[in-house]
Amino acid sequence: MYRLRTCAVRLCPLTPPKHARSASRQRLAVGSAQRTFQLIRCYAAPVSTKPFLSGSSSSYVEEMYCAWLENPKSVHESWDSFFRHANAGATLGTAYQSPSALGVSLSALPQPSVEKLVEDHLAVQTLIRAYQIRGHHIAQLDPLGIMDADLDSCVPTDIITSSDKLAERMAALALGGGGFYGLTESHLDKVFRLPKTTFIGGSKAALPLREIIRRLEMAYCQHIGVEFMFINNLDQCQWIRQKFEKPGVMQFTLEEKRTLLARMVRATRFEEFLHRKWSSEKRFGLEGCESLIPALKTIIDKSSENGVDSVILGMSHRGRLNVLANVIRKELEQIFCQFDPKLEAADEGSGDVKYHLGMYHRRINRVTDRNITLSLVANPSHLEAVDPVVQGKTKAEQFYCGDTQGNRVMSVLLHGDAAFAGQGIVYETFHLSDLPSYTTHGTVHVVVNNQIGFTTDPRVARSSPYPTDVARVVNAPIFHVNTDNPEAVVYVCNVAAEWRATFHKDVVVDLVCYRKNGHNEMDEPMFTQPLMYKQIKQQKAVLQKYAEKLMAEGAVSRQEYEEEIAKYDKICEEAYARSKDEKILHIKHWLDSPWPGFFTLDGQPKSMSCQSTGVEEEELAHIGGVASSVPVKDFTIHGGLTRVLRGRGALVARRAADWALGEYMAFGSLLKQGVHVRLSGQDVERGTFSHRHHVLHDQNVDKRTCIPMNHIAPDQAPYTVCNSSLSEYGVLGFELGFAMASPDALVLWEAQFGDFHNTAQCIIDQFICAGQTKWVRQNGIVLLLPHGLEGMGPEHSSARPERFLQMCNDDPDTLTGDLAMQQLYDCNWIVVNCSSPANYFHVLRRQILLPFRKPVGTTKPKPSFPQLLFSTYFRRLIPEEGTASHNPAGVKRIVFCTGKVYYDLAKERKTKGLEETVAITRIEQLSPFPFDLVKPELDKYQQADLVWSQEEHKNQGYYDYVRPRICSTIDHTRPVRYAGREPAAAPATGNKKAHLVELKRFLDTAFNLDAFQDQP
Ligand SMILES: Cc1ncc(C[n+]2csc(CCOP(=O)(O)OP(=O)(O)O)c2C)c(N)n1
Repeated sequence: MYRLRTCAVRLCPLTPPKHARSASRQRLAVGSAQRTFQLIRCYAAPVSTKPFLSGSSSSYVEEMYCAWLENPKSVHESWDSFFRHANAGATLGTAYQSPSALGVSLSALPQPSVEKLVEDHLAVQTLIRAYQIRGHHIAQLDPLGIMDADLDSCVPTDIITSSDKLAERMAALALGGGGFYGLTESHLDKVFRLPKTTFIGGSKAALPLREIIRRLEMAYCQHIGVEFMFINNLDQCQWIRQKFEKPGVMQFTLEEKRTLLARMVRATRFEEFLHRKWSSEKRFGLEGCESLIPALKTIIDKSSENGVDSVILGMSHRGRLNVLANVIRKELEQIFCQFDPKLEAADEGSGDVKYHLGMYHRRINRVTDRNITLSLVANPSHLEAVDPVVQGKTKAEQFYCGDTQGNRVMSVLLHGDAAFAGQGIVYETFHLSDLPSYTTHGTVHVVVNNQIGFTTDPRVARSSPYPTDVARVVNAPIFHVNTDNPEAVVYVCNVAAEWRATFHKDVVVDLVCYRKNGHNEMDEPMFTQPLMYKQIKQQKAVLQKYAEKLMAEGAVSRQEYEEEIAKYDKICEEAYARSKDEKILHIKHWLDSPWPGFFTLDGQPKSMSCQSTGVEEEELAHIGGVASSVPVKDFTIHGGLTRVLRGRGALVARRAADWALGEYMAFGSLLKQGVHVRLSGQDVERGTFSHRHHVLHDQNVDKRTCIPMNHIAPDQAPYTVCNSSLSEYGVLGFELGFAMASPDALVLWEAQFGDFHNTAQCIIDQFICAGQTKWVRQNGIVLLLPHGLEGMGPEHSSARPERFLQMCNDDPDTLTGDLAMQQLYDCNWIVVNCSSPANYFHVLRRQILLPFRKPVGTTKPKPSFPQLLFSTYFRRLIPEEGTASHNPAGVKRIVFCTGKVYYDLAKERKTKGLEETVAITRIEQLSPFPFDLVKPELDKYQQADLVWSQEEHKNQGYYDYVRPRICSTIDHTRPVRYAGREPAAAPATGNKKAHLVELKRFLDTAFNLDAFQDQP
């Protein structure tokens, strides 16, 4: 029923603005109680401190009575007196006796009116509270005056406004049953004492009802709509009430008004300039939301004043060029030259369109005279995908400068209304906002709410009243503001920045605006939004409105205003002239995260060699010792874990390591070298397979934990290991952002099971795979993807290596690899599938020892099994080293494989007694493909036929990637046969028996030397 009504409301035609609708309003309000609202009560103080007249809801008296029954001293003495008399049988109206402490001479009133007086006060309090909770529903937020920002034209039934014909409305409300708590027109001029939960009185403790309503309207129903009463913290609610209720809070000095006008001039004239010069170019302009520029500048100024010296921004297309020009202050000629189709790219890679590129700029903030670094993170078209990346980068920068509270580094995220409501990544990112290892201590979110998404009307695009409701889950206050009132915009932005500085929590500024043109400048919006755009065509530009206001106030003269415009136009024209000299586009100039000192001055690696990834045995033994002990005193670990640690100790003594220990030694040795290591993902602390145990838990003390990895050496780098929220998209994006901040950290994200990375596919495709080629930005993130078909069913089995391989940029027909380093440098990412803990150890270490950074996707087997570790380098290929290798001429077949299937193959070969006849070679680094190492193997076994064997289905796994590359290696002189599972839609069977039958079948094929005789 509720849904039906809601949908009906959504589909109501566009209507004139609320403030122009007073005639129809009463009917609406009384007749259509469209939503049922629950009053939220939030007592931070004990009831004993609440005096007689300060109840805050309709059931207040009842609660007081219950509290009094339990303990008379628990309530205020006024209530105590009231209930005692009532219980003693005092008649209605005589129970109340005024205690002197009240200071209100109620006793002077005739007794029968006292109870009524209490009721009336409670009613007024309810009204005040109703405004605080629901006032935003009737605030005038839409500059066009045709839409309701909350998609609902109803006036909440518990609100009376001064534009109502008060007497009639009150009477109608009373008739309607709910009534207005007994208030009538006669109360309008009566004075009511104000509760402590409002600041509308300023210095006055009591006001006439008429004035109370007027002030509430001023605070909550003008151009700002404040949503905050869901916040379950009284101090925070009081803080916000104070900011919006105090009479006269929104005062601007002359200087501030002029600055604001100048910023509006820049924002507006920039778009106009682009339109004049390149009228047929897409730029996703800001027209209709020019107030965004002063909004952002205010947030930055205020934050700078509060000590912030680095702001990291994320935003999509809308208004991006304007932000670059007027907030970050990218040189205008650098922006303008990008419109030149003849401009050549100086850097390798595909580059990206101008409204996706990032930027990094350090400058003096003119308002605060303090240094500030502004970075805008490059992003793909995928809306909101950049959100967690910005958060990760922010967290990293906070981490590296020891900013544990977010006092120096902060993030600002810009959103579109449709994307903010529609994209799940927004929610995932919000859920990181208060987690210890992911918090950035408050983000200011700014929504460019132009009330449309491409061609889609918000009434069919979201189910929540506002596009911003997702922020309520983290108790972030939401300030909706009509952008045609730039002073209101600046005011809420100041409050938002102060909120962040005070509470270190997220906050949302919802800029309710319109989009002057189509989705881009080429689009015709009248096809789909005819009424809206008729209104937009008549709309006076906000700059003009504001300038006229200031001129009317005498704050600026027309001449000054025109001079300001001429000054900025001249700046644009001069930059335009200079932009003609730019012949080459340097994408490097658009880097959002420079790594000073890591590259040469012209951005090249300092060398093209990689030192050995091996480590002295003594050091490994030491790290192994830490891994198998509890380095703090009086710490009780679980008995099972004691056995695990003992087992590790035994392995170390045998100079062996399993997967957990191999990883431990890789991390530990890097930490000792001063390299920060951060491992994040679901349940990574213990490890999904209960093999890692990097965080020990005291069995007797809650939250007492120990991370032995942080006890390796006194001067080691810190190790961060953190269980994440149950998000892949958000957390992988976050870690990518963390890795972006510095090349000197090993940042790893582990998927719970490899296949779950597909819910983070956007981060993989758009950022990790193509990030460097689009934005000349390297990144060394490591993806750990548990993989392996073990009869566990279609899910949990395949990390989908075929997807990673399909997106590798190396050419199957061109042999590279003589220069393994060059090959690594040229690739877009590295894909490995280690078959031993030793190789896993080395590849992790190589990630840091390389003179450049590449993302690595590493699939790894789920079970742990011991392997000798103490080799000295990462082996891209492990050749046959057994019996077969001693007599190559006798080898009839060489089976190439990768990963753990090697062990199945080796076992089967032994069982079949084919150790002399069949060689097995493991390819551990699939991409870039080790042509240089495969070739000697092929040359060695000249007489052998070639088989690729994998446990994955034929259309999955590695076959399609490996086969053409092996063929190229031998110039297509021998075919590559396939021994693996048949093609299939699902990655694995759910039937254990079928799994084993399949396994046996392909192993039989792999070792049946006649199997391929019939094949050409
Ligand atoms: C994930 C994703 N889906 C679809 C699109 C295509 N698209 C580009 S802009 C846009 C509308 C966005 O609307 P809104 O978030 O309100 O921002 P606006 O363009 O109005 O500023 C759409 C659907 C996209 N870029 N990303």
